[in-house]
Amino acid sequence: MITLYTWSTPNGRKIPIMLEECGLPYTVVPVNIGKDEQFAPEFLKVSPNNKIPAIVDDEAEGGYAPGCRVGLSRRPVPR
Ligand SMILES: N[C@@H](CCC(=O)N[C@@H](CS)C(=O)NCC(=O)O)C(=O)O
Repeated sequence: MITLYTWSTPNGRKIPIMLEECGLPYTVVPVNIGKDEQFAPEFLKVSPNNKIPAIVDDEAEGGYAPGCRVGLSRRPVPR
């Protein structure tokens, strides 16, 4: 399962668009950067540079913001 940490910003919309286009199932965890939630210790474990969007993919290692699209593009599309 993919967990997407994001907020409603232009960068934050890129990954859900790709997930939808790829047909990959995911759950969303909102990270309100207007309230500095990107600096919460739990989120920094996912995205050490405090940037959204970030994903945790149970089927892949790593996977926070910069590598999201590359990693997702290598995932097989579910049938
Ligand atoms: N290269 C990244 C940039 C991500 C990025 O800049 N995210 C911003 C929001 S659009 C962010 O998390 N800002 C919070 C901060 O820097 O504290 C991408 O394209 O996804």
